[in-house]
Amino acid sequence: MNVRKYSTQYVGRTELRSALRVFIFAMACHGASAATPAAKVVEITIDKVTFSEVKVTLNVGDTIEWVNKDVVDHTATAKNKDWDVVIPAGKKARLVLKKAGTFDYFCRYHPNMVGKLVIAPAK
Ligand SMILES: [Cu+2]
Repeated sequence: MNVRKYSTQYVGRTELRSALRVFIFAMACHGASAATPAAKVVEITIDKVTFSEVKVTLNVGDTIEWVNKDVVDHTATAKNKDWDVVIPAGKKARLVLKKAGTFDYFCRYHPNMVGKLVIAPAK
């Protein structure tokens, strides 16, 4: 890294500080992207007691965000009990996908309400 070149007496204090800030920001971004290369947030809408379909490829590391547009609470509960997310009425809730595979899920309050997540390995 070229941080050292900014630490000369020719560079003012303010300049040094902003250079450091840029450096720290760059490191933070780099760290985040290294852990989850193309992680994305995929929205699933809940409307009239129905989960919307997922139309993109899901990968491990992605986040699902359920958006509950109903006036009643719902859950997204994995059939295999891996996860159980409560999405209160009018609210959002998130789940980070940790495992590849096909996961059937349902709502504990409305067992007829079902969905499926097909998750590919991390990109
Ligand atoms: Cu429900």
